[in-house]
Amino acid sequence: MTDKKRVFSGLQPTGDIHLGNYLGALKNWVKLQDDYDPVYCVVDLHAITVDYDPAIYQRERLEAAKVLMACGIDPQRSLFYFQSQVPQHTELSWILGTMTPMGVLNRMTQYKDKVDKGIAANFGLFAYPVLMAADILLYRAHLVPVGDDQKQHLEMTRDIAERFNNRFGEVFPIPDPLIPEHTARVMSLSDPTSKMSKSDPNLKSRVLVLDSPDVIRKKLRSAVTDSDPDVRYDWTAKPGVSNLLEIFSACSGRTIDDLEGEYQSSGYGVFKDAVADAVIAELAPISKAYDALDDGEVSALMATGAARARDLAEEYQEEVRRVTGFAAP
Ligand code: AQP
Repeated sequence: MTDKKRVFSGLQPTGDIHLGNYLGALKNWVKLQDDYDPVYCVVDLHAITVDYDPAIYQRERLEAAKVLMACGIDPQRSLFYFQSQVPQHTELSWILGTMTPMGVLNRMTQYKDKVDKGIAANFGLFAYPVLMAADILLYRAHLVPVGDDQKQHLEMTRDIAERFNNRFGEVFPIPDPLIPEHTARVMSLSDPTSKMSKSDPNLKSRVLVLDSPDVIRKKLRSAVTDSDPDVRYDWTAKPGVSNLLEIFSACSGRTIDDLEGEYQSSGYGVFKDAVADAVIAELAPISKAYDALDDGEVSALMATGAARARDLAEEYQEEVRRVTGFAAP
């Protein structure tokens, strides 16, 4: 047992992990390993709420685990596993679902956005935020590092925890989101008014964490900006440039003011190349670490993580069963 506070977060193995995932969430996941007790998981049950191919799914899940490890998730310091290998997540999800009003789920914008984009509405997609609440509350997490797109789901998780505690006693801590001040919503490179997303069919819209330096530079050079050549941080008039400034700042550790000062009149060509240099430098160690990972070893580490997670989840879930009237007689 440790006195450190618990942190929980998850990532879906639905496609290639991009700079938005990294700067919005994963960079914080890695940092939090120093001062918190982290539980991180590849949320493979969430990923099947949209169409998927079982024939390649096994490979995609392993890829996601490898990329997370390459980013710095250390299975010695974090409890790290595949969600589907810990059945307590779905057990708790059902219980929490029975105390989640339909009206609350109907208001979830991510569900509405996905359905508006033409994704078939199914019960799993609708109930996605309840499973996410279960993931977090199962381990009694205090802090949840996520991008801005998950803020509404986190608020719903807090409501569910309060509802549960009011009815059954103080079981769940009320978790706080940890959302970065900048890069909470990294925007698409091809349309800076929508978020960078794994499901965007335009591959130029996102930099992948495993992209080669050449590809990163090409994608950043083709990033949409505007016709006024000033490099200025102004989300209303210059969303493309503001997005690049946030990315540049997060990858270089320099402030946005400082970067604006240096590149204000440099022209977009020089500015974009400098952004590319910073992104390449930030991502190069991840590609190197990824190449050194062995599939068999990663699979074994994930199996060990799942076994540890099941033990911990079972301890916690026993308390839920007891207070809700499901304990073994
Ligand atoms: N553009 C983004 N900027 C900042 N953070 C982001 N996240 C996702 N996109 C951005 C954060 O990354 C974490 C893991 O996300 P996920 O894989 O579980 O699911 P997602 O939010 O559905 O990712 P995508 O790439 O945006 O996929 P689609 O295309 O399905 O919408 C989360 O903490 C998320 O906030």
